[in-house]
Amino acid sequence: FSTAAATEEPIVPPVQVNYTQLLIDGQFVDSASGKTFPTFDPRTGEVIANVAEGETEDVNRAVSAARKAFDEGPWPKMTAYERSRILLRCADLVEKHSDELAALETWNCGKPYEQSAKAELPMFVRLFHYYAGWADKIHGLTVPADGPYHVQTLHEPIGVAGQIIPWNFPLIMFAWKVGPALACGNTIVLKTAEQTPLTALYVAKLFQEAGLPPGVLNIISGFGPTAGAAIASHMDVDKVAFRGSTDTGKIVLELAAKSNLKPVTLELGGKSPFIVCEDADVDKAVELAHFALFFNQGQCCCAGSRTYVHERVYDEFIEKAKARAMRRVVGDPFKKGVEQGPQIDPEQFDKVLRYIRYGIESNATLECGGERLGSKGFYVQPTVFSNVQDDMLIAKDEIFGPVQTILKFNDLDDVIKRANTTRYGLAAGVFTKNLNTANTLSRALRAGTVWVNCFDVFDAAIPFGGYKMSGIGREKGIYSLNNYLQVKGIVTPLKNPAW
Ligand code: TXE
Repeated sequence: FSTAAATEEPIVPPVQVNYTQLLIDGQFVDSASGKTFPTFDPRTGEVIANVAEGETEDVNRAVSAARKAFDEGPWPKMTAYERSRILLRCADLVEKHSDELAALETWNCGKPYEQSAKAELPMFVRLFHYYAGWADKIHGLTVPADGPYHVQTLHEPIGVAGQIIPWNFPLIMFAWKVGPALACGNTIVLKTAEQTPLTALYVAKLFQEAGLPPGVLNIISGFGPTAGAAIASHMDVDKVAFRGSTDTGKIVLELAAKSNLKPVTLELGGKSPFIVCEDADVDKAVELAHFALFFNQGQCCCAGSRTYVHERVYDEFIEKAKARAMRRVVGDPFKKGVEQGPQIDPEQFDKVLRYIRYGIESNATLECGGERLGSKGFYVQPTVFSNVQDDMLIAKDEIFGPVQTILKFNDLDDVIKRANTTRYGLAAGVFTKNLNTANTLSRALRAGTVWVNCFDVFDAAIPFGGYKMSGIGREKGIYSLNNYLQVKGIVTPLKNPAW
């Protein structure tokens, strides 16, 4: 492994922190309590900045602002074309400031700068262009009815949307939630993850400059049980969208049910199978399976975290997967060529190391890695386990780190059954040259996305979301619009007797 960057002095990020307050009603303000909390650099564990800590009172203020901006306008009352143009300007301003935003993203969450700059910022911009395109194409139907009636449906914005996002892709998660909500004409109170509050504040500032009216997008930095719970249980929030762990998703659903029964969409954890079939080109399969698991330090809800390999290619696959993991360049994410930075925080770092211990204790074979890297920050060695059995904890739970678990299978029916024996159903990967096998597997796997001979393709138009305990609803694409719309049926007699 490359340990250089984890032991050298970290590179000074080429960006400053300018926004640390809450954004409420178009103004940056301190929290009502005056409290702040530190946000950290995962490369070192050192404090980057202190950020205003939003709690219930701040959420109440933000919801009032969002309510007013929704009920009194101008946002939902603007023409859809005007909203579309503002969203395009938002995207263009983010594009202009991409370099600083990418640096801030990497500084606050530890992902390689090249990934932030070359993949995530362009994806953010593309998502807003995509949703700007939808804004003026959302419309209802005229519906034939049994009787002399003219029936039409109106697709109306749902109102004030509460949104709670995690720390693994702070900007992308922002875009997946804010894009469709704004395109449909809603107003928003968004809570960032406590680990990564910085880029959303910067982006929100750019959105104000782009002409987004005050109160349309309010940003609360803060913690889950306080600010997050206040959003989920607020009587004046009309809808809540959450992304994070399955356990917290259940709490959000319960809070929504116990308050005003607001509709809830959830995007939760996963334990996605990546299936390497007997006809696979092993070198290519190893590379893709490696990417499917290790991308973003393994901190992906859809990570291909159960690598099923056919017995005919299993031994060769293990050797090559181990060699690939050992070549993985781990270090300061600002350094060119680095593929893997630190885990986000001490809790996640400890969790990953704990699961590695479980793997060793359950007699899976540790092929490589297994320890922390360097002595500061939250770096973990790329780790590969073979001889993993389905009932081991490392094959059942979401580890959310750079730990590949490889399992052997012998026929398609066997692997379909095993791949589906999980409480999750977020994604799956299939690697084969055989079209019949690809078709069979992609239909049989119970997952919201099946990537065939590719992985982590996140085009704005492709829906994303989970079966089973991986979530409720879909983000991205046309499907995400349903999360932020109410459908109203309007019925008028063709000939009104009262006239
Ligand atoms: O998640 P939480 P954590 C998984 C991953 C990870 C584990 C724990 O396995 O190891 O979850 O991570 C807010 N009411 N994923 O602790 O707690 C919280 O402030 C309302 C998968 O970070 O779910 C943050 O904004 N909100 C994942 C968000 O929920 C609450 C991404 C996520 O935090 C809350 C991240 C409450 N009571 C972790 N408690 C994915 N699906 O991509 C917390 N929050």
